[in-house]
Amino acid sequence: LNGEPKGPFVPTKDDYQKVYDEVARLLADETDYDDGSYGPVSVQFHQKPMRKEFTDADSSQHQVLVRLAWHASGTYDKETGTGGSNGATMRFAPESDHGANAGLKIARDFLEPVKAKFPWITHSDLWTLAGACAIQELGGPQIPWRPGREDKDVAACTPDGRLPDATQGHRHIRDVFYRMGFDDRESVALIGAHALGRAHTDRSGFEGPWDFSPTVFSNEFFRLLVEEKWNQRKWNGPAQFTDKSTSTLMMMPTDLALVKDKAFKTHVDRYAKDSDAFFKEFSESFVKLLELGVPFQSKPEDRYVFKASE
Ligand code: DDH
Repeated sequence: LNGEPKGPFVPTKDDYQKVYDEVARLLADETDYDDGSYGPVSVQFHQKPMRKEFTDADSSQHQVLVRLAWHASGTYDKETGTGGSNGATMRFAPESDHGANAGLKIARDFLEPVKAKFPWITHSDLWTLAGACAIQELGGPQIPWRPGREDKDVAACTPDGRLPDATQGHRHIRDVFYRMGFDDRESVALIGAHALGRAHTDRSGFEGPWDFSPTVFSNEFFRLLVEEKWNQRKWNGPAQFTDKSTSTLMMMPTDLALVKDKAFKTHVDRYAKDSDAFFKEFSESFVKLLELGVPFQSKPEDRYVFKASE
């Protein structure tokens, strides 16, 4: 060993699995702390609530990590090859200050201790790996993932307006998703991520979760879209819709556009009935999303499938 030059560190699949495990461990710690299932507040769970009260505990860090991976990747423009997950330019203003990215500092900060522990991973690989991890840890499909992203500097920040605006309709959804290179089927599958998490008034102005189990990856978003009746909510916030049965859930105008538009609705109906089809097609589309514009040296068959925690 003495005097032998040490080559550059080349991480293996095992090294990336260690990053996955660390993200999963931090997420689990945070959930135990946050969801009220431990400690004195657990008493409230013995009283059967008539209707579920949603709190910030329904939006753990998992969901915001999914959203970070999506917003890091969803800036891609296939015509110019700009944007996408390669670069992690959301570290910098102006991109970090784009309205659509409000609240995502929480996710970026959450991952900094992981970056400090594994300094060899790029931010752009870490953000996408963490998104894949969060999906798997919340009971979603496997998200095969591969490394190869590099961090770029502030000059690579994308212009504002590339991410979708929830106040709009089907035409806007197609403009945004076709620009990335997705078709109708893939776009609908991806938006099914709204089974997870919730909107926050201090981030987007919207408020509430899309379904009753926002910490479980499922096809509930689609089932509720077709089976519930959605009325416009009377409030001072942006136009959003609430379910007739409990008035606790939320849909944004872009969500309802998926059932108003015939071509989108065929996929909504299919996913509402067929959870396996949704899981499979979501996984394929999410893998594609995380890889948009990345100049990989590796092949698709070299992707890693990480082991989820117990
Ligand atoms: Fe979304 N999303 N999203 N979304 N999204 C919000 C929350 C979450 C739109 C707008 C919003 C996708 C598509 C769209 C997640 C994942 C994905 C919020 C609320 C808004 C607004 C933010 C807040 O207040 O905290 C619009 C518009 C679209 C669209 O495509 C038309 C896609 C494709 C994904 C994905 O992951 C593939 C997740 C997860 C959340 C919940 C975040 C949280 O903190 O909880």
